[in-house]
Amino acid sequence: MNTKRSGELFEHAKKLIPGGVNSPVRAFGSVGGVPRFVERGKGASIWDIDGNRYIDYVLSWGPLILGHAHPAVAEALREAAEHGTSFGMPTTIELDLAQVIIDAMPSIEMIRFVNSGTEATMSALRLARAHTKRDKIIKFAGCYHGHADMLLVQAGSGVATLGLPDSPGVPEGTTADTIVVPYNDLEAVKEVFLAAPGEIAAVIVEPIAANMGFVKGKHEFLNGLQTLCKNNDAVLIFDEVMTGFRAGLGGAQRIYDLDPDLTCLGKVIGGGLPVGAYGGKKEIMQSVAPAGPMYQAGTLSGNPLAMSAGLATLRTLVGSGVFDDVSKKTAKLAEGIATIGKENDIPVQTGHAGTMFGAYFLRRSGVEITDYETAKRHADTDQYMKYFHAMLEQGFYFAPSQFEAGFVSSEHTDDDIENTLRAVEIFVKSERRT
Ligand code: KE4
Repeated sequence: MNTKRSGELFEHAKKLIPGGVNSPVRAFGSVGGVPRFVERGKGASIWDIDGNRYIDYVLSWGPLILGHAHPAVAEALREAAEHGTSFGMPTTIELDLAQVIIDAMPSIEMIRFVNSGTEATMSALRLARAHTKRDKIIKFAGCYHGHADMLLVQAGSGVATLGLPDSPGVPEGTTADTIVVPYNDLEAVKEVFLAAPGEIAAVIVEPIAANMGFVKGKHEFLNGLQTLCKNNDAVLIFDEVMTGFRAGLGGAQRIYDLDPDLTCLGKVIGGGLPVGAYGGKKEIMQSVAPAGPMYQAGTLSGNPLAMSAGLATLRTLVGSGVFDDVSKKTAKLAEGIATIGKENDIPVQTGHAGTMFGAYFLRRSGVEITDYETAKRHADTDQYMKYFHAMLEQGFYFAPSQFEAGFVSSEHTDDDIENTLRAVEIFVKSERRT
């Protein structure tokens, strides 16, 4: 495959931008090879600067549930831009998008828009600390909630590890109140609450962990977190930046029939433009300035272009059969990969929820990945690297890391899914021969 221009541009980019990219995962660090510079996208496809076409299963890491350059989104952006791009003043479209989200997710009684998932989780945690007047927070190893200092903590292998910074530049004091616990381990969380009665402000969790690959929260684990938080007056925060309008139209919380105190959103609600949000119980949200004393602000929060793209996306999605149709294709893809692995004695673990999925290549059969420790132990990252490049060469773009999830759009056709599975089979059979 000719990647000459991408290669040249990447070398040039590294002189201007650290690592040549504006977000690390785009640099293909864990799979190697030449990161593709995209020229354009349309529907389920992207074309790189060398003219190669790929069926896209990353979709900008989730936002593009309607595919690239969807007419409804493009038209909404054109119309919005003709009225101005930003005012720093209230506009009605912020209320329209807020209402659509509140109607879809009953746990959200009030919402605040921000510009990224990082801002959403950072603000939700500050709000939880303000509301409870407590400092300690619990997060789970392998869950990613953006790059706010207090969340960049090392994932210990013990029952619970006190927050040691996981990046230079993060002061120890900033993570000292962040407690890291293994995912899906409710007993470990109980122990933390017992050891620190009245000190835990919040528990933040990805209900479906999609930043360690694809690991569903167990029902008893998530139910248990909700009970523990209620019994200890701690705030339960569902980070649904990835799962919101992806795992289900009401997020993962509707699938699990849970009622988190706060929810963080992003990605799909911006339709490909920068939008994040945090929202939840009115009693808590009323503490947010200027209604209350907890300060949070943003020049471009509620930006009319971003709101327009998000609203066009959700209005196309909600109330139509689109979401169910994409979910069926997603299930067919994930289950098809599992079948191909099984038929060819290549151990894989796949999962899916709504329009998102995951696929691990395992070092051996008979094991299950349920948390970050088992993901690191059992995921065969070398095999994944070979799979990633084999699929790329055949024109299918999957996440350039084993520890990410995959996404399907309304524009992926049944033929796309069939052709993808055929390419997977070609790869798997080639692996069997080696
Ligand atoms: P952003 O700040 O990147 O908008 O959102 C942070 C975030 C928060 N919560 C969850 C559950 C997330 O998955 C994310 C960001 N997801 C990654 C993909 N694993 C974004 C890709 C990237 O970092 O470039």
